[in-house]
Amino acid sequence: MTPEKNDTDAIEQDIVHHTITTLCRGVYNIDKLAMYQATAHSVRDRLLEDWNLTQEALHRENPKRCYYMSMEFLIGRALDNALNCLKVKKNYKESVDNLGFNLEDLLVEEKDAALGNGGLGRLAACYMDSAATLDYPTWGYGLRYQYGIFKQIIKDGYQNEMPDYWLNFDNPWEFPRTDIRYEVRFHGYVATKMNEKGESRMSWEGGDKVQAMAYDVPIPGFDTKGCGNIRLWSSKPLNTFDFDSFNAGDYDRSVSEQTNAQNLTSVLYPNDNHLVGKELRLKQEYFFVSASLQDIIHRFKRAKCPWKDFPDKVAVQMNDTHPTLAVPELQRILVDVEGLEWDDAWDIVTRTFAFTNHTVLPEALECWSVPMMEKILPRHMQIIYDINLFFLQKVERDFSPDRELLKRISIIEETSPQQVRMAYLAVVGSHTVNGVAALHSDLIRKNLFNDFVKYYGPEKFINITNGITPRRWLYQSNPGLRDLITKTLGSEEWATHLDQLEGLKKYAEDASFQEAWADVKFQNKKRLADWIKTNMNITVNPHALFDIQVKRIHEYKRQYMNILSVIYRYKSLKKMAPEDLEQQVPRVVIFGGKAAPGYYIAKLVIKLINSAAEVINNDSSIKDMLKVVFIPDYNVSLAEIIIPASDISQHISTAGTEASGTSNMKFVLNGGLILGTVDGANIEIGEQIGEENIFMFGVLADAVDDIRHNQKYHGLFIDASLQVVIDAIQGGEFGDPSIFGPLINTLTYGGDYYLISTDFKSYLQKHTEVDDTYRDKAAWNKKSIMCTAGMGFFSSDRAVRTYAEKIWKLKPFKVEA
Ligand code: 26V
Repeated sequence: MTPEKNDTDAIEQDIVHHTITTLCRGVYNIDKLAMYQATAHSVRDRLLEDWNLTQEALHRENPKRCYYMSMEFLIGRALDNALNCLKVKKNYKESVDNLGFNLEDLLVEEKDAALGNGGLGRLAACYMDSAATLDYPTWGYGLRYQYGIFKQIIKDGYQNEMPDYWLNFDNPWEFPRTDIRYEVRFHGYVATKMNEKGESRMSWEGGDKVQAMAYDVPIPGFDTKGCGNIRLWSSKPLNTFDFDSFNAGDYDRSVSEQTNAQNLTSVLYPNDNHLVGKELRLKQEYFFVSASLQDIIHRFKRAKCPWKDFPDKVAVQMNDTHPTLAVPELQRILVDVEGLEWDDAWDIVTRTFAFTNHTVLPEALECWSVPMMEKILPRHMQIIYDINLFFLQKVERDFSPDRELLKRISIIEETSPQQVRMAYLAVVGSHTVNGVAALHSDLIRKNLFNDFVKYYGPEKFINITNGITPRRWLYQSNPGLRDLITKTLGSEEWATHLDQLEGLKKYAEDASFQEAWADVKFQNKKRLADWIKTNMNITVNPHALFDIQVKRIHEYKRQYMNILSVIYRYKSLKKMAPEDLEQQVPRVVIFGGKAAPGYYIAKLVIKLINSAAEVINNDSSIKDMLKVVFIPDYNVSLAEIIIPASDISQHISTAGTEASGTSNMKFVLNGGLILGTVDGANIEIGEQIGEENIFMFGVLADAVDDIRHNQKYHGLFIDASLQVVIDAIQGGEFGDPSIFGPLINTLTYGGDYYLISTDFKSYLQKHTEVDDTYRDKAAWNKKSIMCTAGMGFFSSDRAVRTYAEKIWKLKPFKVEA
């Protein structure tokens, strides 16, 4: 393209050109969707220049690269992000305007790429953004699901799920690589064979094969020529058609192979923090790992380096245990296929991989049954047994012969049937293991991996606190605040050097700055209020305190505790004399989030929220002092509207259960205060922004075990305030109480595992403190400014740089124009 390619005229011509050619439409017969598509194609042309430049340079220079293996990438929309990264948004706005459209209207036509469940998937997307922006030669590897996370529909207050067929229209943000295909095998048997050197080697034979085809998703870096990539694999049948069956009249069979192969990457498993050991999921994991490693090895071999140099050219980060089969798979390729000796191969494997743990919840830890693994991946199962045997022999020889220890530390759990503990396999196969927030890393060192810490020594287990990309989560989603910050700091360098936000501190008490700051927040609240009115027909007052909890619905995240406290507030308001009622701080309590389709209790929580909302929102006696809104289908695009509008956001997991949380960081970056427990990254956020600027409550993580123990043996104590709420629900104030029986039982008979009764009182007290602080506008605004100003540490740039320096040993690779 010419140097003038980004003139408004050139852009206009380009969009028209795509309308006519790519879309085959007349320019005068075009709707918003088509206009979005033409615009996206013209932006993608610009992006591609950078993509090619970067990938060609990498090919030529062949520096060490990192591969971020993740079963999930929760990317969201791409157009706005690309426009900002390329610094062409202003011109595009004008060009689109000249063509008779409004750019903002076009942006919302794009479907979210929702190839993830929640925190883990969104983290991967933020890290890809940072790696591209910092010019680290990093590629993501994942799966191209045809259906992303389901669409949530609320019907009669209940969650219903609908498929998310996001590829209905053409997707300008992916490039099919029809020439990049690998075969992936399942089932079959293991034979012994002679290799070329006359040595006896195991060989995996027979079985079924499917093909993996690559789709590349360009990841623009902000203000750099560098452009990253996520390579997603899609399954295709190997033999497109079985003509024998077809000719024999067996049409069903002739297409069945095709259908089976395609099904492999059809759908993202919608569980978050809960493993259901399904065969298809195990196949997805291996399919993804096998295709990615074949691709990585193909690239490595081009440079003709000896195998021992593999870890100097390749770093692989495993995003949770989902890609852990890469460990036995690389070992298999090196020993069985490439003919290396076991020990040499194992040395290469363990210098290549690193592993990030994202959860301590026992039900989320991946364990696969040995018989299932033997059936689907017979050779891998043998290799895992051998890895385990050699590992245990070493532990016994070098460390301790204690049988109990060996049993505890074994990769194979001796249940019936036996299970493969994937987290242990990941630890044994990696050189470095990290947790995602300081407390979380301490907890995994102390509990989950304690024996491994003792054996390997503590250096192998590090902390890298999560981060978020300030480009999407402030620059793009909060233009009002972005412009105010840029004007105040004198440049937009903060977007890539987030520590510079510190410069806002000196204005924290400046009355006119506070006013401008508060106005931005108010405009964002209005934007959300308008969205709620348009989409849900609920009127909320933008002057009220906006109190938001949006995240996956889970018992450990305690949305249940939140709605119980809302009901308590409602009951209190109803008891008030009119003159007292008038003095209250009006609140809008906003919820959002999906429950796993099979998670009964989480779905009941959604129902309770909606039932309570119905009653509260229609009770005129409380004079609009309280409104409750459950925003359906919470996703990345909605987060971009919701997060900038919070006064308070809630991150109230039982201490020790939320590994980190990342939305907490997004809210605070946007000047929202936190009401939270002493858990995950809340703790470090408090340290960075000042404890006086965060509302913390609840028991500490190290008290939780004892409390659970005491509750079990001495029963729980239900405080009077909590009893009022339980009575109201059981008394039918929010509809048929039998519906909520199982939910109430989790407290009363279920032993209250997540300690709602323990924390309830201090939670209510903090709510009162929030109200009181909110009355003093100047004090509140100061806190809000101090929040944003203290968030430099939580940039994903810092996190990725730490990974690159401490784990991947990777240097930036700058591409020049
Ligand atoms: C497990 C499974 C099991 C198999 C089915 C699919 C599936 C999907 C996800 C998971 C584990 C999810 C773990 C997770 O999402 N952890 C979250 O990671 C965030 C990023 O580090 C962190 O901020 C959250 O606190 C943590 O819950």
